[in-house]
Amino acid sequence: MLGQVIELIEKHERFAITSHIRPDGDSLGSSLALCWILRGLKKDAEVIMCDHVPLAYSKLPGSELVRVVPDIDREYDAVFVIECSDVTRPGLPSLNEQFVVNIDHHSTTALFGDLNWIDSTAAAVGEMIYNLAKAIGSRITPEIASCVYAALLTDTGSFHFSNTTERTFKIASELVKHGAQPAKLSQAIFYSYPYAKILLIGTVLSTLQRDESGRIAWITMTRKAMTESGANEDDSDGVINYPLTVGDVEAVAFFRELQDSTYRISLRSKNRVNVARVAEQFGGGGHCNAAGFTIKADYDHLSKDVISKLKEAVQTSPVVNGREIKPR
Ligand SMILES: [Mn+2]
Repeated sequence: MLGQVIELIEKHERFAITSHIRPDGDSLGSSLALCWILRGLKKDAEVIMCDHVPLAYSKLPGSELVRVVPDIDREYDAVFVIECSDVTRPGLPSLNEQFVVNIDHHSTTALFGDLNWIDSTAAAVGEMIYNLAKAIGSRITPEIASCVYAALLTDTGSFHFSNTTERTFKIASELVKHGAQPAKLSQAIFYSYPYAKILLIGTVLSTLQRDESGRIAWITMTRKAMTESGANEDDSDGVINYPLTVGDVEAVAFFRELQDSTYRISLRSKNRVNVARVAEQFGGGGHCNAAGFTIKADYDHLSKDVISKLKEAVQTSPVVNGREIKPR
């Protein structure tokens, strides 16, 4: 599949790169890195998104070049779609009329592209983009290295998650050699929060509850909590990791109220507790330890339902005497 992607790039000139709504570190880092690679090859390339670049990623090289658009408004030979579960995820209605290259590391992704390059062994799409850069013979510039590093850093939870492997550190090491600055990137991503975010975290954490086993915890963010703290939805990103820092907690649900009884639910877990399977039961998807879905539902029913599915996931997870049965 990588071979076909390289052939497509070599034969064509005009490209766009896009990713899902509310882009994160992997979607932006990967999109920007691919844009730098294509421009380095003297191709006409740009990143288009339907949402703005969140503050945390505003210092990534090229982030100011991201064009925020409501739909595809130029002609391209192909559009690269980074880590999207389906063709509607970027929120660009006429994307399905384009030649689409679907690049993803989620095994749950639909094969919606004209070309589909899926590698579920990659810790982040950034790792795939880095492989592409090397395979196509790009010089790894500090811009490419920084963007790929940001993708790896965020998708591995700062190298905390189980997708962090020997290969991750090897790539990270190469990226630093090519000009990525770990402390500078971490400061931009994790130590540049707006004050309102911390106020919001306080309010959301005050909703913390856990089940009788103490292994499942959940938090909720209402619209009211968000507006009263002066925060926006991006500011609630990362809050879900706090309940997971409790030693006994193995799975966490974060209920975010959007509007009209619609909720975005994020799920996180430790070890082999598979929350992707839980998200799939509600029409979503993701990875073993990080997944999510959006649903229109009554909060009381929804939360009961999600928590009971999480209990099943925790009880059936393949852990014996605290040790995983089979490593990935
Ligand atoms: Mn990713």
